[in-house]
Amino acid sequence: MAALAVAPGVTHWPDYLDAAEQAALIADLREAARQAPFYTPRMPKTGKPFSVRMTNCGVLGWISDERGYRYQPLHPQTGAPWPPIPERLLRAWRELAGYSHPPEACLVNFYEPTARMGLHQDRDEAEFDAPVLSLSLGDTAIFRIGGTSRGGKTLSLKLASGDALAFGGPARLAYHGIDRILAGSSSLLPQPGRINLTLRRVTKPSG
Ligand code: MD3
Ligand code: FE
Repeated sequence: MAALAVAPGVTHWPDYLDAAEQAALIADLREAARQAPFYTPRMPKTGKPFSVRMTNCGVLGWISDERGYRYQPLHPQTGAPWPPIPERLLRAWRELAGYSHPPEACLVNFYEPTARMGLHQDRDEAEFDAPVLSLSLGDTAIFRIGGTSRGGKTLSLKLASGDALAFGGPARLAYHGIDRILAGSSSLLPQPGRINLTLRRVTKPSG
């Protein structure tokens, strides 16, 4: 598996999942989304809807609504626990994360071709010693990553279907976002768009 060192703490594995594994993962996610439907998150305070739709797997899911950003064990609309993280994602974490405890959250983001994600930091977790591991499926995204403060220089990277990307150490609190989706660049999904999975450790391990 070819690992590219993109920047300190940022590792890119292009084509980490082959076409058959990508299709199997889509089937896993279809089942997860049946139990935990995608919904439209809203910005804290303003209630402005995100352009990205979300759901989660795992014992904790990341959500955003008028009250703020947080992790919680239950789907905000159904009240049910999130479905388990699919085994093939746990395998990817064991293989790539370099962190000896399992992830607790898998955020599933769905981007229509016009969806974006502005530059932000992921800092709602209590454990920053664990990396965030991202897997991309479907249309290619133009991803942007900067440093740990706003307004510094940024680097742009294409994320294609099957790619894995890990952010740890000095990159764990880097600003990052999705500038745009290249609609029609992949035929994995039955509709144009992109799915991104982020695996995260949320709590500090006790033992
Ligand atoms: C760099 N998602 O869900 S994944 C997010 O493609 C998020 O859906 C984007 O940013 C997406 O929070 C980007 C790549 C990523 C994820 C987490 C990071 C990059 C990161 C955490 C720290 C630094
Ligand atoms: Fe993020």
